[in-house]
Amino acid sequence: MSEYTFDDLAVVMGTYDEEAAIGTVLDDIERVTDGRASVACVDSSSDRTPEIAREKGARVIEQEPQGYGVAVERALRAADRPVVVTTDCDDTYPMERLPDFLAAINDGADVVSGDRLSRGAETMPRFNRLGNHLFAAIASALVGSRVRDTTTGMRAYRTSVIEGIEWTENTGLSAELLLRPLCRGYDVREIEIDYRERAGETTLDPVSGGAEIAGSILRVGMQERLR
Ligand SMILES: Nc1nc2c(ncn2[C@@H]2O[C@H](COP(=O)(O)OP(=O)(O)O)[C@@H](O)[C@H]2O)c(=O)[nH]1
Ligand SMILES: [Mg+2]
Repeated sequence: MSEYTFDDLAVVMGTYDEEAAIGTVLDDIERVTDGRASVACVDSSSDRTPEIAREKGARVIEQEPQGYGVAVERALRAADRPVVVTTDCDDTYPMERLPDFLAAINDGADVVSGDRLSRGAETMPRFNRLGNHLFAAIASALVGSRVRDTTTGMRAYRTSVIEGIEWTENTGLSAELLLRPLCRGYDVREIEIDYRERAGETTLDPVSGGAEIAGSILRVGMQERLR
């Protein structure tokens, strides 16, 4: 079988008032992939984010703000290539690692997840970091194998895997996108990544968001066990 190249890659993201970051993120994707990846943004902004995205050649799908997972699920459905990468549009994730994500897919992985926590993630707010370690511990116990970062925004998926599973979570979608494939026997790999300081303000509340994510992990973990 021939190997996937950047021509086979779609990069998708939700964007919500990310005008401080979107230019850099899209420029990085363009530079790293030689402009060959397709890029789609599901946008709920009231600032200049969608204009900047269009200027930079991204496809923009407009959506009322309904939360992280609603946006990312729509963005994944917009993927028009056999490999899809998600990222946050806040300049925290290392687009220069896209070749490593694609290489792992070409090596046989179905899902490649960017693990921020193993390298310390010092730039992550302390409360979020603690929460993420806790989520990883709970998820590992539920699925019976060690997972290190359940809520990372940067992953690569074979598009067929995304299409073959029904997704139900919103704020906890990131965890669901890791746990369901893992429980169903797909080749899921974590690779360590660096995590940068956010450009612009987050729209997710860490306390209510954290509670929702914990709920998603428990619900998805139990559902998968009972399947
Ligand atoms: N379209 C859309 N994007 C969203 C929504 N909520 C969050 N996002 C985007 O989803 C990504 C993750 O959110 P972020 O604020 O970075 O969360 P954090 O990483 O937990 O701080 C960012 O690119 C946001 O712009 C939403 O309701 N609609
Ligand atoms: Mg983020």
